[in-house]
Amino acid sequence: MTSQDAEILIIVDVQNDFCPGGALAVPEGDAVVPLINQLSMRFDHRVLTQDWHPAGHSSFASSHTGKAPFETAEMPYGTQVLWPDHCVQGNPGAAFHPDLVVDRSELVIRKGFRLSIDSYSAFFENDRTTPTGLAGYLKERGFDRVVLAGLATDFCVAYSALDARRLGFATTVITDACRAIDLNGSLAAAMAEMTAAGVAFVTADAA
Ligand code: VGL
Ligand code: ZN
Repeated sequence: MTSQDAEILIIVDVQNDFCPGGALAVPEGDAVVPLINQLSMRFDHRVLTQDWHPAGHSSFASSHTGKAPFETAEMPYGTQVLWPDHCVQGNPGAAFHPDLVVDRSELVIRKGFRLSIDSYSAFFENDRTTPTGLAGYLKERGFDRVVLAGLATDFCVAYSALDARRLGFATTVITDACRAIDLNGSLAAAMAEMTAAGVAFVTADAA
């Protein structure tokens, strides 16, 4: 393998519901699409993640009597932010943004498909122990460096980056190819945690 072969771009949750007009719209979420398409050309390997919830998912505020979106609930695995219904399996909101180039991706890892547990990270569900299988896939294929871009910086990108570090991958986040939800300081907290964990940050033109 050449050194380039050991690196893979992970394109996180670039789905309609996270873009303007979607159910859980991330401000400027669609702005990442052209950058990721350009970036993706410079990588030999790429995978996609897709938030993929059953209707009535436990991360939806609508599944909790008396709760509103962006409040929290205590789950057996810890505190969970409650979201508007989003990325319901098979719905247009769960589809990738129509302009995202997906054809060259080698794997789509779906997550959050179990009714009673959410999954922000591409690697583990929100109990931080149930694996999605991505680590095994990447390790078996010999990747030791992951580069992340997509939505949202402070949730699925950050959780994925932190788990990637924990699993021993060299980990880079392309800052301008991500956008954040930024709920109660979550972006600053996520950036601090990623920095402390040894995640590298670069802009797309430098990647
Ligand atoms: C995400 C909240 C709920 C994300 C997914 O992709 O960051 N955030 N589900
Ligand atoms: Zn979700």
